[in-house]
Amino acid sequence: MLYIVLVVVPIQINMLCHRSLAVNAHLKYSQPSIVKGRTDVVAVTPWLAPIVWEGTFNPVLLDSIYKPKKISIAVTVFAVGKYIMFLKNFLETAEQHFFVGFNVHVYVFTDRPKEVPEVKMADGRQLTVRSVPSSKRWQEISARRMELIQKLIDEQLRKNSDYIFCLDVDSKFHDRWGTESLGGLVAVIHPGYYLDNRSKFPYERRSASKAYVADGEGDFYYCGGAFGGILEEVYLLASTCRFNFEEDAKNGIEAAWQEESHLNRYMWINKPSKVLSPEYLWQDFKARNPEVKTIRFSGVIKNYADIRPNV
Ligand code: UD2
Repeated sequence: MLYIVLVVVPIQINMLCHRSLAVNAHLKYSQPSIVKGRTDVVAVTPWLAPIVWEGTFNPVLLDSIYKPKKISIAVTVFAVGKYIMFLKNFLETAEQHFFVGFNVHVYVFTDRPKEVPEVKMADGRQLTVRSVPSSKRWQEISARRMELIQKLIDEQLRKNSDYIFCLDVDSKFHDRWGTESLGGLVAVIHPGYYLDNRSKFPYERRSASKAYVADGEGDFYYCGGAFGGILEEVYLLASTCRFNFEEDAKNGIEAAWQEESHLNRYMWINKPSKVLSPEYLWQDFKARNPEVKTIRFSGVIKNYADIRPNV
């Protein structure tokens, strides 16, 4: 007897998202130029990934391209222990500036679910709380994020999201963070080092570590506090960083800046397809440099001794 087996192949929504950039034929916007634009910053990497700065994109045009695609953006944010105190500000300012008008699903990982603040969210936006154990070491909390992001993508996100951004909670939004940031693998340049020679970057310098970047190597120094992209790219990043972190642990090594060191090694080997300028993660204690025309997201000033479980 002949059996016919029907295999239904799921259509990868995120692949469709990248196939075409169609625009509404009636949309009016200013004429683009290839000879006039910002001259004080570099807006493309040597591997031809855009570097997003204010004045290098048209937000209305970009939103009109992505709106009909009905994309969904997942956000992960960890608020373990006393870091729960930062969550309200993070969520409230995200409502004002982060992908306004788009579907956004925030996943809060915390050991204090009862302390998650009630924040009114617009239509199409929602929040889910995931319980995680507390920890006695901040390094562990920071580093375990990769494992939990990997699990979240596996268990939940493939069903309902196209893109994911993983953000530090001790931060807030001040200005638009939107569709201009979308890409396959998205990294943010760290505000503390972008004017420095790469010999000064705080990469992991011990060759025994899986996060090792040798002197004279590396492109930029990227933030551990913000990264993202399409699900499969972030899945690969998170699973690789987690694996490398665990390999290091077996050998008694903890990289200089935990998962940020592993992320930097990963982004050097696997070049990001979009790079966000330090506008996308500034630090409140730093004066703004002239090339930074706007600050979209920034880390708030905090007293580590008061909020971390260990020093
Ligand atoms: C940097 C990075 C951070 C991470 C860390 C290295 C930026 C702006 N920040 O910041 O992402 O790479 O270096 O480990 O790039 N957390 C808790 N509870 C804790 C401790 C941490 O929830 O007790 C979470 C929380 O979401 C926080 C994140 O881990 O935002 C990073 O920890 P941090 O802000 O203390 O790290 P920091 O400021 O050294």
